[in-house]
Amino acid sequence: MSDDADVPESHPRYESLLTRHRIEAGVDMGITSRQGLIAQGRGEAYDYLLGEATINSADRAERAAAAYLLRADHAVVSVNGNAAALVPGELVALAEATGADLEVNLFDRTEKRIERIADYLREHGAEDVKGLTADDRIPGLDHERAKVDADGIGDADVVLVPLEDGDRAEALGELGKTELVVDLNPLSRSAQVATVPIVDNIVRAIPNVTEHARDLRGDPDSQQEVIDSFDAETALTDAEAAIRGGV
Ligand code: PTJ
Repeated sequence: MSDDADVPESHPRYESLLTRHRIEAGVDMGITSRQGLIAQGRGEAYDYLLGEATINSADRAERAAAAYLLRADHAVVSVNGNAAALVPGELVALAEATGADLEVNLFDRTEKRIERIADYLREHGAEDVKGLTADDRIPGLDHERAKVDADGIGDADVVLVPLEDGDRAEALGELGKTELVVDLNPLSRSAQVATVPIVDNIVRAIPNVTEHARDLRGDPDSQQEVIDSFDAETALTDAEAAIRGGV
């Protein structure tokens, strides 16, 4: 497959193949790490068991995430190599709809990858991309994900972290930041410590959070109501039940 158009739309698993192809292309472009391929495979397995659809509890989590992003003093959407390859334009649209910043933050950090991802986001309409300054550190982390911008994740009160590794999720939580996590594995440490765990494929989750944000924008009462009625434990239990028992 050389580009998206080579996957026939009639294929029963068209979306899944397209997603896989985007990760492959991400590796070729120097955006996605090779480990990203493994992460994608793991995600696909969970997604298959979820019926490759957004379950109701994930939709509620996506609405809650939208409300948190809108109510934040300073929201940041963290972007890694998988997220950039899969949903670059959708991340830019989400940032626009919620007023959040975009910040590149990588587990396997190289300056080259950071710059390529920032360029890729700009090609998809981003005006300001953070993550290149890296003048602040998240305490308690001894890997590259500790490096953040002081006026980005360092200053944020709400951070959306797609496809996260558990260490940083815990460290951000300890700093008192509200974490919105997108992860297809409800048992992953990042999903478990999130204020809002979104157990859904990022390709469906990000556009749906944006849609909810557009719906909730300018309505602080509804935003608060959505936040107050959201229960993370229930979202995780529902997702696990769907995966184990079938939807
Ligand atoms: O770009 P980098 O260097 O920051 O590295 C990014 C990866 C994803 C390679 C790195 O963070 C990593 O190794 O993550 P893990 O520990 O493999 O965790 C990734 C999680 O995301 C797993 O629980 C997967 O099930 C989940 N996942 C994979 N693909 C998707 C997904 N969740 C939502 N949507 C997906 N498309």
